[in-house]
Amino acid sequence: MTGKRTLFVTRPSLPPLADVMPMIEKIWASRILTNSGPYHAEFINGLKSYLGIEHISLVTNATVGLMLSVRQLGLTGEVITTPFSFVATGHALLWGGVRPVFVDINPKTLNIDASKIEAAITPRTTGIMAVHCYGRTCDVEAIEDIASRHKLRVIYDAAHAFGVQHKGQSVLKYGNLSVLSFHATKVFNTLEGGAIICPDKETKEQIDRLVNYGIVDEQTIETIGFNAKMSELTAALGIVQLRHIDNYIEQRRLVDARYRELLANATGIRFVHPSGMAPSNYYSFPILVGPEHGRTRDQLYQALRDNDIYARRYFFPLISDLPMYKRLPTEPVRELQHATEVADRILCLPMYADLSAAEQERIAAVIRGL
Ligand code: T4K
Repeated sequence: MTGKRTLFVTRPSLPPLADVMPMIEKIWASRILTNSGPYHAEFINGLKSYLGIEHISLVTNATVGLMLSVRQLGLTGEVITTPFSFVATGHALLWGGVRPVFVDINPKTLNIDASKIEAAITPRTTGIMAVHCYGRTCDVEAIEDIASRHKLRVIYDAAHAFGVQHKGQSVLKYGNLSVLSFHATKVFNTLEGGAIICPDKETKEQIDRLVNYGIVDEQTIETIGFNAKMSELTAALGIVQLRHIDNYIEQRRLVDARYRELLANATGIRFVHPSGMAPSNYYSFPILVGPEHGRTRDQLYQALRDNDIYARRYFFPLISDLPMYKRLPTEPVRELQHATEVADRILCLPMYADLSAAEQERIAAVIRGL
Protein backbone atom coordinates (compact mmCIF):
# COMPACT_ATOMS: atom_id res chain seq x y z
CA MET A 1 0.00 0.00 0.00
CA THR A 2 1.36 3.41 -0.90
CA GLY A 3 0.86 6.50 1.23
CA LYS A 4 -0.89 6.82 4.51
CA ARG A 5 -4.28 5.23 4.87
CA THR A 6 -7.19 7.21 6.26
CA LEU A 7 -7.83 6.10 9.81
CA PHE A 8 -11.47 5.81 10.82
CA VAL A 9 -12.66 5.35 14.37
CA THR A 10 -13.13 1.71 13.61
CA ARG A 11 -12.51 -0.80 10.86
CA PRO A 12 -14.58 -3.97 10.87
CA SER A 13 -12.77 -7.26 11.44
CA LEU A 14 -13.66 -9.85 8.84
CA PRO A 15 -12.65 -13.51 8.46
CA PRO A 16 -11.05 -14.81 5.25
CA LEU A 17 -13.70 -14.88 2.53
CA ALA A 18 -12.74 -18.48 1.76
CA ASP A 19 -14.05 -19.50 5.21
CA VAL A 20 -17.48 -18.10 4.45
CA MET A 21 -17.82 -19.25 0.82
CA PRO A 22 -18.71 -22.91 1.51
CA MET A 23 -21.54 -21.72 3.73
CA ILE A 24 -22.81 -19.31 1.11
CA GLU A 25 -22.77 -22.16 -1.40
CA LYS A 26 -24.85 -24.30 0.96
CA ILE A 27 -27.37 -21.49 1.40
CA TRP A 28 -27.60 -21.11 -2.38
CA ALA A 29 -28.10 -24.83 -2.83
CA SER A 30 -30.65 -25.29 -0.08
CA ARG A 31 -32.63 -22.13 -0.81
CA ILE A 32 -33.22 -21.79 2.94
CA LEU A 33 -32.47 -18.09 3.23
CA THR A 34 -34.14 -16.91 6.42
CA ASN A 35 -36.92 -17.61 9.00
CA SER A 36 -34.92 -19.70 11.46
CA GLY A 37 -32.87 -21.88 9.14
CA PRO A 38 -30.03 -24.25 10.09
CA TYR A 39 -27.31 -21.58 10.30
CA HIS A 40 -29.56 -19.49 12.52
CA ALA A 41 -29.79 -22.44 14.94
CA GLU A 42 -26.06 -23.17 14.70
CA PHE A 43 -25.15 -19.54 15.36
CA ILE A 44 -27.33 -19.49 18.48
CA ASN A 45 -25.57 -22.62 19.75
CA GLY A 46 -22.17 -21.08 19.07
CA LEU A 47 -23.11 -17.91 20.92
CA LYS A 48 -24.51 -19.89 23.83
CA SER A 49 -21.26 -21.69 24.36
CA TYR A 50 -19.00 -18.67 23.72
CA LEU A 51 -20.97 -16.31 25.94
CA GLY A 52 -21.94 -18.87 28.58
CA ILE A 53 -25.61 -18.00 28.13
CA GLU A 54 -28.57 -20.35 27.82
CA HIS A 55 -31.34 -18.39 26.05
CA ILE A 56 -30.63 -16.16 23.07
CA SER A 57 -32.85 -14.70 20.35
CA LEU A 58 -31.24 -13.30 17.22
CA VAL A 59 -32.40 -10.02 15.71
CA THR A 60 -31.57 -7.81 12.74
CA ASN A 61 -29.90 -5.14 14.87
CA ALA A 62 -29.67 -3.94 18.46
CA THR A 63 -32.04 -1.00 17.96
CA VAL A 64 -34.87 -3.32 17.08
CA GLY A 65 -33.71 -5.63 19.88
CA LEU A 66 -34.12 -2.79 22.37
CA MET A 67 -37.54 -1.87 20.96
CA LEU A 68 -38.75 -5.46 21.27
CA SER A 69 -37.34 -5.66 24.79
CA VAL A 70 -39.37 -2.62 25.82
CA ARG A 71 -42.44 -4.33 24.36
CA GLN A 72 -41.68 -7.71 25.93
CA LEU A 73 -41.31 -6.23 29.43
CA GLY A 74 -44.45 -4.15 29.01
CA LEU A 75 -42.69 -0.92 29.89
CA THR A 76 -44.93 2.14 29.99
CA GLY A 77 -44.83 5.61 31.52
CA GLU A 78 -41.24 6.49 32.36
CA VAL A 79 -37.99 4.58 32.07
CA ILE A 80 -34.79 5.81 33.70
CA THR A 81 -31.82 5.86 31.39
CA THR A 82 -28.50 7.51 30.58
CA PRO A 83 -28.10 10.54 28.32
CA PHE A 84 -24.56 9.41 27.41
CA SER A 85 -25.17 6.76 24.78
CA PHE A 86 -25.83 6.26 21.11
CA VAL A 87 -29.18 7.68 20.11
CA ALA A 88 -30.63 4.17 19.62
CA THR A 89 -30.93 3.78 23.40
CA GLY A 90 -33.34 6.68 23.71
CA HIS A 91 -35.11 6.07 20.42
CA ALA A 92 -36.06 2.54 21.46
CA LEU A 93 -37.92 4.02 24.42
CA LEU A 94 -39.66 6.73 22.38
CA TRP A 95 -40.72 4.13 19.80
CA GLY A 96 -42.26 2.16 22.65
CA GLY A 97 -44.26 5.21 23.75
CA VAL A 98 -42.18 5.47 26.90
CA ARG A 99 -40.70 8.70 28.25
CA PRO A 100 -36.98 8.48 28.96
CA VAL A 101 -35.95 10.13 32.20
CA PHE A 102 -32.26 10.95 32.05
CA VAL A 103 -30.04 10.48 35.06
CA ASP A 104 -26.46 11.72 35.23
CA ILE A 105 -23.46 9.46 34.70
CA ASN A 106 -20.66 8.45 36.99
CA PRO A 107 -17.71 10.55 35.75
CA LYS A 108 -15.30 7.62 36.21
CA THR A 109 -17.17 4.83 34.45
CA LEU A 110 -19.34 7.03 32.18
CA ASN A 111 -22.23 4.66 32.96
CA ILE A 112 -25.47 5.73 34.61
CA ASP A 113 -24.80 6.80 38.20
CA ALA A 114 -26.77 4.20 40.15
CA SER A 115 -26.72 6.36 43.28
CA LYS A 116 -28.89 8.92 41.44
CA ILE A 117 -31.50 6.54 40.09
CA GLU A 118 -33.77 6.40 43.12
CA ALA A 119 -34.29 10.16 43.20
CA ALA A 120 -35.66 9.97 39.64
CA ILE A 121 -38.24 7.25 40.38
CA THR A 122 -41.86 8.41 40.25
CA PRO A 123 -45.15 6.50 40.38
CA ARG A 124 -44.94 6.33 36.57
CA THR A 125 -41.53 4.64 36.47
CA THR A 126 -41.64 1.08 35.14
CA GLY A 127 -38.04 0.33 34.30
CA ILE A 128 -34.37 1.17 33.95
CA MET A 129 -32.47 1.04 30.67
CA ALA A 130 -28.75 1.13 31.44
CA VAL A 131 -25.85 0.93 28.98
CA HIS A 132 -22.52 -0.85 29.51
CA CYS A 133 -20.81 2.10 27.86
CA TYR A 134 -17.73 1.09 25.79
CA GLY A 135 -18.12 -2.38 27.28
CA ARG A 136 -17.53 -1.24 30.86
CA THR A 137 -19.90 -2.95 33.26
CA CYS A 138 -22.61 -0.83 34.91
CA ASP A 139 -23.02 -0.99 38.66
CA VAL A 140 -25.20 -4.05 38.12
CA GLU A 141 -25.51 -4.95 41.81
CA ALA A 142 -26.81 -1.50 42.78
CA ILE A 143 -29.18 -1.40 39.81
CA GLU A 144 -30.50 -4.87 40.68
CA ASP A 145 -31.08 -3.82 44.27
CA ILE A 146 -32.99 -0.66 43.27
CA ALA A 147 -35.02 -2.56 40.68
CA SER A 148 -36.07 -5.25 43.11
CA ARG A 149 -37.01 -2.77 45.86
CA HIS A 150 -39.08 -0.62 43.47
CA LYS A 151 -40.38 -3.48 41.31
CA LEU A 152 -38.80 -2.13 38.15
CA ARG A 153 -37.71 -4.08 35.08
CA VAL A 154 -34.16 -3.69 33.80
CA ILE A 155 -32.89 -3.73 30.21
CA TYR A 156 -29.16 -3.56 29.60
CA ASP A 157 -28.13 -2.01 26.34
CA ALA A 158 -25.12 -4.28 25.92
CA ALA A 159 -24.35 -3.14 22.37
CA HIS A 160 -20.69 -2.72 23.36
CA ALA A 161 -20.43 -5.64 25.76
CA PHE A 162 -19.93 -8.75 23.66
CA GLY A 163 -17.98 -11.26 25.75
CA VAL A 164 -17.59 -8.94 28.72
CA GLN A 165 -17.42 -10.74 32.07
CA HIS A 166 -18.39 -9.53 35.51
CA LYS A 167 -17.37 -11.44 38.63
CA GLY A 168 -16.56 -14.55 36.65
CA GLN A 169 -19.69 -14.72 34.56
CA SER A 170 -21.15 -13.04 31.50
CA VAL A 171 -22.39 -9.54 32.22
CA LEU A 172 -25.33 -10.45 29.99
CA LYS A 173 -26.80 -12.50 32.82
CA TYR A 174 -27.85 -9.36 34.68
CA GLY A 175 -31.16 -7.57 34.35
CA ASN A 176 -34.37 -8.85 32.78
CA LEU A 177 -33.00 -8.61 29.25
CA SER A 178 -29.71 -7.61 27.63
CA VAL A 179 -29.26 -6.59 24.02
CA LEU A 180 -26.10 -7.10 21.95
CA SER A 181 -25.22 -5.36 18.69
CA PHE A 182 -23.34 -7.14 15.92
CA HIS A 183 -23.09 -4.00 13.79
CA ALA A 184 -20.05 -3.52 11.55
CA THR A 185 -18.56 -1.08 14.07
CA LYS A 186 -18.62 -3.59 16.93
CA VAL A 187 -15.89 -5.91 18.21
CA PHE A 188 -17.95 -8.89 17.06
CA ASN A 189 -19.77 -8.09 13.84
CA THR A 190 -22.07 -9.76 11.34
CA LEU A 191 -22.33 -6.59 9.19
CA GLU A 192 -25.68 -5.86 10.85
CA GLY A 193 -27.23 -7.96 13.58
CA GLY A 194 -27.89 -8.34 17.24
CA ALA A 195 -29.24 -10.57 19.96
CA ILE A 196 -31.53 -10.43 22.95
CA ILE A 197 -30.35 -12.37 25.98
CA CYS A 198 -33.29 -13.86 27.87
CA PRO A 199 -33.43 -15.25 31.40
CA ASP A 200 -35.47 -18.37 30.57
CA LYS A 201 -36.91 -20.54 27.81
CA GLU A 202 -40.38 -19.07 28.06
CA THR A 203 -39.16 -15.48 27.61
CA LYS A 204 -37.02 -16.56 24.66
CA GLU A 205 -40.03 -18.17 23.00
CA GLN A 206 -42.06 -15.02 23.50
CA ILE A 207 -39.29 -12.88 22.06
CA ASP A 208 -38.84 -15.24 19.11
CA ARG A 209 -42.52 -14.65 18.36
CA LEU A 210 -42.12 -10.89 18.64
CA VAL A 211 -39.24 -11.19 16.16
CA ASN A 212 -41.51 -13.03 13.70
CA TYR A 213 -44.75 -10.99 13.53
CA GLY A 214 -46.18 -12.74 16.62
CA ILE A 215 -46.66 -15.97 14.66
CA VAL A 216 -47.18 -19.11 16.74
CA ASP A 217 -48.22 -21.39 13.89
CA GLU A 218 -49.83 -21.14 10.47
CA GLN A 219 -53.13 -19.94 11.85
CA THR A 220 -52.24 -18.48 15.23
CA ILE A 221 -50.87 -14.97 15.62
CA GLU A 222 -50.41 -14.38 19.30
CA THR A 223 -49.21 -10.80 19.49
CA ILE A 224 -48.39 -7.70 17.44
CA GLY A 225 -44.91 -8.80 16.46
CA PHE A 226 -42.34 -7.20 14.24
CA ASN A 227 -40.09 -8.53 11.51
CA ALA A 228 -36.67 -8.62 13.15
CA LYS A 229 -35.42 -11.93 11.77
CA MET A 230 -31.76 -12.58 11.10
CA SER A 231 -31.04 -14.08 7.68
CA GLU A 232 -29.02 -17.23 7.04
CA LEU A 233 -26.21 -15.23 5.43
CA THR A 234 -25.82 -13.13 8.55
CA ALA A 235 -25.95 -16.15 10.81
CA ALA A 236 -23.35 -17.97 8.67
CA LEU A 237 -20.98 -15.02 8.98
CA GLY A 238 -21.60 -15.01 12.73
CA ILE A 239 -20.58 -18.67 12.99
CA VAL A 240 -17.28 -17.94 11.24
CA GLN A 241 -16.68 -14.75 13.24
CA LEU A 242 -16.94 -16.75 16.46
CA ARG A 243 -13.82 -18.68 15.42
CA HIS A 244 -11.86 -15.43 15.26
CA ILE A 245 -13.28 -13.31 18.06
CA ASP A 246 -10.64 -14.18 20.65
CA ASN A 247 -7.96 -13.14 18.20
CA TYR A 248 -9.74 -9.84 17.42
CA ILE A 249 -9.98 -9.06 21.14
CA GLU A 250 -6.32 -9.93 21.73
CA GLN A 251 -5.23 -7.65 18.88
CA ARG A 252 -7.33 -4.85 20.34
CA ARG A 253 -5.73 -5.42 23.72
CA LEU A 254 -2.36 -4.75 22.10
CA VAL A 255 -3.68 -1.58 20.45
CA ASP A 256 -5.03 -0.44 23.82
CA ALA A 257 -1.69 -1.10 25.51
CA ARG A 258 0.23 0.79 22.81
CA TYR A 259 -2.01 3.87 23.19
CA ARG A 260 -1.31 3.86 26.91
CA GLU A 261 2.41 3.91 26.26
CA LEU A 262 2.32 6.47 23.46
CA LEU A 263 0.04 8.89 25.29
CA ALA A 264 1.27 8.21 28.81
CA ASN A 265 2.26 11.79 29.59
CA ALA A 266 0.38 13.67 26.89
CA THR A 267 -0.66 16.98 28.39
CA GLY A 268 -4.32 17.24 29.33
CA ILE A 269 -5.23 13.79 28.02
CA ARG A 270 -6.90 11.40 30.41
CA PHE A 271 -7.70 7.77 29.69
CA VAL A 272 -11.28 6.85 30.50
CA HIS A 273 -10.57 3.25 31.41
CA PRO A 274 -7.96 2.12 33.89
CA SER A 275 -5.08 0.20 32.39
CA GLY A 276 -5.74 -3.49 31.81
CA MET A 277 -9.38 -3.03 32.73
CA ALA A 278 -10.41 -6.61 32.83
CA PRO A 279 -12.25 -8.47 31.63
CA SER A 280 -12.89 -6.19 28.69
CA ASN A 281 -13.44 -6.50 24.97
CA TYR A 282 -11.52 -3.27 24.13
CA TYR A 283 -14.46 -1.88 22.22
CA SER A 284 -13.04 1.62 22.05
CA PHE A 285 -10.19 3.83 23.19
CA PRO A 286 -11.91 6.87 24.68
CA ILE A 287 -9.90 9.81 26.01
CA LEU A 288 -10.97 12.96 27.80
CA VAL A 289 -9.42 16.21 26.63
CA GLY A 290 -8.91 18.45 29.65
CA PRO A 291 -8.38 22.25 29.76
CA GLU A 292 -4.62 21.77 30.32
CA HIS A 293 -4.32 20.20 26.88
CA GLY A 294 -4.16 23.63 25.28
CA ARG A 295 -6.64 22.74 22.55
CA THR A 296 -10.33 22.11 23.04
CA ARG A 297 -11.67 18.67 22.26
CA ASP A 298 -13.10 20.02 19.01
CA GLN A 299 -9.79 21.61 18.02
CA LEU A 300 -8.03 18.30 18.61
CA TYR A 301 -10.78 16.46 16.70
CA GLN A 302 -10.21 18.86 13.78
CA ALA A 303 -6.40 18.57 13.97
CA LEU A 304 -6.76 14.80 13.68
CA ARG A 305 -9.15 15.13 10.73
CA ASP A 306 -6.66 17.44 9.01
CA ASN A 307 -4.30 14.46 9.21
CA ASP A 308 -6.88 11.97 7.86
CA ILE A 309 -7.60 10.58 11.30
CA TYR A 310 -11.34 10.35 11.92
CA ALA A 311 -11.69 10.09 15.68
CA ARG A 312 -15.30 10.38 16.84
CA ARG A 313 -17.08 12.26 19.61
CA TYR A 314 -19.04 9.29 20.94
CA PHE A 315 -21.33 10.40 22.56
CA PHE A 316 -21.89 14.02 21.64
CA PRO A 317 -24.41 15.55 21.63
CA LEU A 318 -26.08 13.94 24.61
CA ILE A 319 -29.33 12.16 23.76
CA SER A 320 -31.11 14.54 26.14
CA ASP A 321 -29.93 17.49 24.01
CA LEU A 322 -31.43 16.22 20.77
CA PRO A 323 -34.56 18.08 19.62
CA MET A 324 -37.06 15.26 20.16
CA TYR A 325 -35.77 14.73 23.72
CA LYS A 326 -35.31 18.40 24.61
CA ARG A 327 -39.04 18.88 24.24
CA LEU A 328 -39.67 16.34 26.99
CA PRO A 329 -40.04 17.57 30.53
CA THR A 330 -36.88 16.24 32.13
CA GLU A 331 -34.63 16.51 35.11
CA PRO A 332 -33.05 19.93 35.69
CA VAL A 333 -29.95 20.38 33.56
CA ARG A 334 -27.66 20.60 36.57
CA GLU A 335 -28.52 16.97 37.23
CA LEU A 336 -26.68 16.04 34.01
CA GLN A 337 -23.54 17.93 34.93
CA HIS A 338 -21.09 15.05 34.51
CA ALA A 339 -22.66 13.84 31.28
CA THR A 340 -22.53 17.37 29.87
CA GLU A 341 -18.87 17.79 30.80
CA VAL A 342 -17.87 14.40 29.44
CA ALA A 343 -19.79 14.93 26.17
CA ASP A 344 -17.74 18.12 25.67
CA ARG A 345 -14.40 16.39 26.34
CA ILE A 346 -14.76 12.89 25.00
CA LEU A 347 -12.91 11.64 21.95
CA CYS A 348 -12.81 8.03 20.78
CA LEU A 349 -9.56 7.26 19.00
CA PRO A 350 -9.29 4.74 16.15
CA MET A 351 -9.49 1.27 17.65
CA TYR A 352 -9.43 -1.90 15.64
CA ALA A 353 -7.61 -5.15 15.34
CA ASP A 354 -5.28 -4.26 12.46
CA LEU A 355 -4.33 -0.73 13.52
CA SER A 356 -0.55 -0.79 13.19
CA ALA A 357 2.01 0.53 15.66
CA ALA A 358 3.15 3.08 13.05
CA GLU A 359 -0.42 4.30 12.63
CA GLN A 360 -0.83 4.66 16.35
CA GLU A 361 2.40 6.66 16.47
CA ARG A 362 0.96 8.92 13.78
CA ILE A 363 -2.18 9.46 15.88
CA ALA A 364 -0.19 10.06 19.05
CA ALA A 365 2.06 12.60 17.31
CA VAL A 366 -0.96 14.74 16.36
CA ILE A 367 -2.36 14.48 19.88
CA ARG A 368 0.99 15.46 21.38
CA GLY A 369 1.09 18.36 18.93
CA LEU A 370 4.36 17.23 17.33
N1 T4K B 1 -26.77 1.06 21.75
C1 T4K B 1 -25.54 1.55 21.70
C2 T4K B 1 -24.88 1.94 22.98
C3 T4K B 1 -24.88 1.69 20.48
O1 T4K B 1 -23.63 2.20 20.44
C4 T4K B 1 -25.55 1.28 19.31
C5 T4K B 1 -24.90 1.42 18.02
C6 T4K B 1 -26.83 0.74 19.41
C7 T4K B 1 -27.42 0.65 20.66
C8 T4K B 1 -27.58 0.27 18.22
O2 T4K B 1 -26.95 -0.84 17.60
P1 T4K B 1 -27.39 -1.30 16.10
O3 T4K B 1 -28.84 -1.06 15.96
O4 T4K B 1 -26.55 -0.49 15.14
O5 T4K B 1 -27.03 -2.76 16.07
C9 T4K B 1 -22.38 3.79 14.39
C10 T4K B 1 -23.19 2.53 14.23
O6 T4K B 1 -24.09 2.60 13.13
C11 T4K B 1 -23.90 2.11 15.45
O7 T4K B 1 -24.16 0.72 15.33
C12 T4K B 1 -23.07 2.31 16.70
N2 T4K B 1 -23.82 2.04 17.90
C13 T4K B 1 -22.56 3.73 16.77
C14 T4K B 1 -21.71 3.96 17.99
O8 T4K B 1 -21.78 3.98 15.62
P2 T4K B 1 -22.35 6.05 13.12
O9 T4K B 1 -23.44 6.72 12.35
O10 T4K B 1 -21.52 6.89 14.01
O11 T4K B 1 -21.42 5.17 12.16
P3 T4K B 1 -20.59 5.56 10.89
O12 T4K B 1 -21.30 5.06 9.68
O13 T4K B 1 -20.25 7.00 10.93
O14 T4K B 1 -19.30 4.66 11.09
C15 T4K B 1 -18.23 5.03 11.94
C16 T4K B 1 -16.93 4.72 11.21
O15 T4K B 1 -16.76 3.33 11.11
C17 T4K B 1 -16.87 5.26 9.80
O16 T4K B 1 -16.27 6.52 9.81
C18 T4K B 1 -16.01 4.24 9.07
C19 T4K B 1 -16.14 2.98 9.89
N3 T4K B 1 -16.98 2.00 9.20
C20 T4K B 1 -18.35 2.04 9.37
C21 T4K B 1 -19.13 1.13 8.74
C22 T4K B 1 -20.64 1.16 8.92
C23 T4K B 1 -16.40 1.06 8.39
O17 T4K B 1 -15.17 1.07 8.23
N4 T4K B 1 -17.19 0.14 7.77
C24 T4K B 1 -18.54 0.13 7.89
O18 T4K B 1 -19.22 -0.73 7.32
O19 T4K B 1 -23.07 4.91 13.99
